[in-house]
Amino acid sequence: MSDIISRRGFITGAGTVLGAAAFAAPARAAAGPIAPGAHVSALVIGTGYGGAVAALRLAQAGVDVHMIEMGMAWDTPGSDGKIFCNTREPDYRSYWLRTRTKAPLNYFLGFPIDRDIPRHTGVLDAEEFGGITVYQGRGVGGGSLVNGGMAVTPKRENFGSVLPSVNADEMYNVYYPRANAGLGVATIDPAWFDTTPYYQYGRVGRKHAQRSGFPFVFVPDVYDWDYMKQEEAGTVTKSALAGEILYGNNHGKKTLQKTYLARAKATGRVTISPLHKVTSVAPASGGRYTVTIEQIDTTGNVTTTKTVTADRVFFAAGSVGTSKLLVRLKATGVLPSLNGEVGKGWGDNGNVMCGRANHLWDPTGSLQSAIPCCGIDNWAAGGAFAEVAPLPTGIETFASFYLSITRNPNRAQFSWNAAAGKVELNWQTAWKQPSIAMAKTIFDKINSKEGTIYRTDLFGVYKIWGDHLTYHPLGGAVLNKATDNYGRLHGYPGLYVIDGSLIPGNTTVNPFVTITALAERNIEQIIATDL
Ligand code: FAE
Repeated sequence: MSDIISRRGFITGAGTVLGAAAFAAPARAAAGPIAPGAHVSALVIGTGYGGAVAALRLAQAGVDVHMIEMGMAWDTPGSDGKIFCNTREPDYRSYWLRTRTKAPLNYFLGFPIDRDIPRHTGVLDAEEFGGITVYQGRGVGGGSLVNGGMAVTPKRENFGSVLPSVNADEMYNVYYPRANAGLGVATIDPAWFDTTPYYQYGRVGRKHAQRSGFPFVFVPDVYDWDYMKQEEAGTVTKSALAGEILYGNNHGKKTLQKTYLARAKATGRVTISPLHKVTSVAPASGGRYTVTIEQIDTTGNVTTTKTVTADRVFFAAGSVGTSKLLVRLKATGVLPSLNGEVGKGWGDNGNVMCGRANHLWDPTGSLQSAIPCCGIDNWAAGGAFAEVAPLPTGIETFASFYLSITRNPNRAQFSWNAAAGKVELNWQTAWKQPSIAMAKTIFDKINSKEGTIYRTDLFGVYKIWGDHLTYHPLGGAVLNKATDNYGRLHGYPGLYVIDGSLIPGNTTVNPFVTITALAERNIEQIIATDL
């Protein structure tokens, strides 16, 4: 048995931080994976941004927390001495339960680059729905393990479209600053950007943007910029400068493992069970919930099924994970009182990718930092914010590569397909057309000014647009619709949503700072009023 606080104690003792701490003092979170039959005060599903914020703040308020994570711990090196594999050499650690890689950029010079790999609980999931492949991080740290670390606060004037029911003053005065501090966000030293060969591709991106009259911006990141300078100097092991990114960074990136989760664990109140997947959350007696959890091995086989009880359950399985759970549990009668908004309002953050072919006198460099640091902001005029992205192949490609975030208006819905026994998403590939049109407001103009053309060899044989994927799934349990204005699920006291599924489909920029800030806002309210 772990983390034992009685439900009454949880509620009465937690009226103040001190009260909760005093009450919970004798019971400490036991090490090791969750035991069958355990009772936990707060169970958090998933260890990404929302889950990490919830765990830290609950623990600081004196509540014992157990986090359930379907991916691996990512704390043990392989036989090559590295925890994560390189983007250029994907191995068994790269993909979540696939026998062949599914690289977002799946062609090079018109040739497919995917390769066979052993089936393993790797770090990057390329989850396929009918019209879109949704990339997600798997493991302790969620998306922070695989993402580019771009840590962007939306412009104040755009916030009304991001989270219409949330007080913007509070977010910009309190919760965005809190999130940025907690995540360790910083911006590249502009003088170093101007001189290092590793950001030649960024400087080419800047030159082309500015010559066409577009605002060029530096974009903050959670990568340790001092570490990156030392990588260039050769005094530390290279990570970003050795092409590490998509399948994890072995050094330099401040993932959640190094920030929120490290602080959460240091409280002594937070336990994590990796390779454990929540499959059901059902009402139990006394206002508790019965949580069913499958323990899996590294080939994905279920080794044990456990049931535990929890006073409170925080859904932080990410936009797709949380939506899939809630839609299935509602449709199959386990949580029938969830409202009709569950599963709705899902968007792709308008993601679309493309490359441009530069002239031979305009190389982007064979040395490229895998961490992006700059972008082109044409949101107000054209509905697109384009990240100048690396193409760290190790050779000169003469390509400028971009991931655009666009104001795509389309929203999809998750629904339960009883015959197939799975949750489906009705997104259609054609729904990316508005994103392409918005991205073209930037790149058509740059191509015309520079006398250049689009690359056609990165996403297929003569295919310009990477319109088959998203890195930024958002929505499915939208704030103030599927939940109240703080993430409490309607119909079930003690059930909360606290991840990207709360955000209705678009953040105008890269999303994790907003997910973190919203989680900070919501958990503060929940601790103050519900505990
Ligand atoms: P997330 O971080 O996805 O965490 C959910 C966790 O729950 C995962 O660890 C799952 O394994 C786990 N889980 C799911 N289902 C279950 C279950 N049933 N039982 C137990 N565990 C479960 O959610 N965003 C930026 O802002 N800047 C970037 O530069 C950026 N680059 C990206 C690059 C890539 C390749 C990708 C894939 C994403 C990128 N993102 C970026 C998106 C960002 O990582 C994402 O929005 C957040 O990670 C979402 O945070 P959540 O807390 O919602």
